[in-house]
Amino acid sequence: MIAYLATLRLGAIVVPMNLAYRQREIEHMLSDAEPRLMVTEEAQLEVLSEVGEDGLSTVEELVLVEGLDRWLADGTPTSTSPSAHRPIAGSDLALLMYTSGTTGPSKGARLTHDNILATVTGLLAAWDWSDQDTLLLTLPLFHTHGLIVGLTTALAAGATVRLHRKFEPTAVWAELLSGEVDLFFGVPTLYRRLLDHAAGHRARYDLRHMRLLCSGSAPLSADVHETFRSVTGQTLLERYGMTETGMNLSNPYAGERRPGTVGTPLPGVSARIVDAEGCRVVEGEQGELEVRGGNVFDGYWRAPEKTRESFTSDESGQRWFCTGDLARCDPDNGYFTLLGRSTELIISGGYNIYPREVEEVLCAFPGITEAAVVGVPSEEWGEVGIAYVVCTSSFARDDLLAFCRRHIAAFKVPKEIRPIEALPRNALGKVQKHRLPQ
Ligand code: MCA
Ligand code: AMP
Repeated sequence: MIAYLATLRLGAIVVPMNLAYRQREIEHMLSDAEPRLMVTEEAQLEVLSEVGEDGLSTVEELVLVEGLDRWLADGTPTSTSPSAHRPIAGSDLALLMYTSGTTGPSKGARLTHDNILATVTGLLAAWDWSDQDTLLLTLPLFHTHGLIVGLTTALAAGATVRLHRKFEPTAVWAELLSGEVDLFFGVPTLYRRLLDHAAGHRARYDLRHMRLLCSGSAPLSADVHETFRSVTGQTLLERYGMTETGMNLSNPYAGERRPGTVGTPLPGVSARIVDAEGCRVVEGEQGELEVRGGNVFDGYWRAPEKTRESFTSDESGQRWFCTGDLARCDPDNGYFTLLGRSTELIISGGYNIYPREVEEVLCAFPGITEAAVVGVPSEEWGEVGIAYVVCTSSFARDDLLAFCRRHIAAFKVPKEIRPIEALPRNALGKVQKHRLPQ
């Protein structure tokens, strides 16, 4: 957190990295972002030692947080004089957030100080933040949800943040019930786990003293929404965002929070729904969701082509970001409902899994000639990836899983491997993934 704030204050760029990443994912990010300074912890040194010389070639200095903690405990750190800071413009780059986006290998979404500020100011107003608030935050700080919606907005409000390194239902329930916490943010998997925990215990789980509990990053099922309300007396507020845009839509703080919807545009955000030709659909029809506003990023890092493909212009020349999410807007009340994605992206427990990346790893395993990864519904994770593989020789499933674990983050490893004689293809040879479960 200190490194994040200091880097922003300095006018340099922060590139957050998921601690679950393995050599291949880390090498990709390092070679693309070319960072000069790396802040990490001792536990990561093992995986970093597997990263090739090339991967770390731009890193001039590696700082371990364990050392930083000791250094801070030793006394007041000396501060540089304000004149050492160069002035920062709102249009300066603040964050490179890697995301799989709609296609291809992960790309750095270029977020400026103004982009972050737009999301933060929108949320401060929409969710009625104050400096009296305390937020309990257990989400990872390397994604928008934990870092911007949680940490940055809370700090901007002058509020207090209680950070937990990991989500543990017992510890979270204790904090929520303590009366000392006003807000909690989670992905749907966290709320499901809280309910599972509550179902196994004979305690009261009344949370009516809390100000706001939000869900986002993946669809919240109507079942979890309703059960949470009946168990705790709190109605979850569901909202919708993206790495590229920060927060876009939100159910109201005061007003009806409709299960299954993600509410209306946040202050400063415009949203529209278009058909395959890019024309606005008739009110109430489904189509792809596009957004615009100060929150929308200025493009992908070193990927001008991908940036161009991700934006469209309307008749008055306004630029809209194509989210890849399918949606409908209720003509009566303006609430948006998300209906899935126009792309193959799998969202599992709030983490993105891009099938092609996993398929490439599977095909690098001796004896596997073809692989297809598809998302299937899961109670625990919302959605999980399972793999269909075509192989020329028999293999031990555990060896394949261990191979995957060496090459990609554990959450991307398929939860099931199904050998298959051939992948279903259409006349053009394209794999028909929708036919695979049958
Ligand atoms: C962990 N595992 C998973 C996932 N997480 N499998 C599938 N999907 C996952 N998300 C697997 C691990 O690989 C491991 O498998 C086993 O579960 C236990 O791992 P552990 O790390 O102990 O899991 P956990 O601590 O229980 O993590 C579950 C979690 C975590 C707390 C739900 O996934 C999480 O923090 N998710 C939130 C991510 C997030 O903040 N997303 C926001 C993105 P094995 O035992 O086989 O090794 S920002 C965004 O989406 C936009 C902007 C937005 O709108 O917010
Ligand atoms: P990311 O690429 O990690 O920023 O994930 C962004 C994607 O998460 C969006 O494009 C949506 O598909 C999904 N998402 C975020 N919030 C919600 C939500 N409340 N309901 C359904 N999907 C969501």
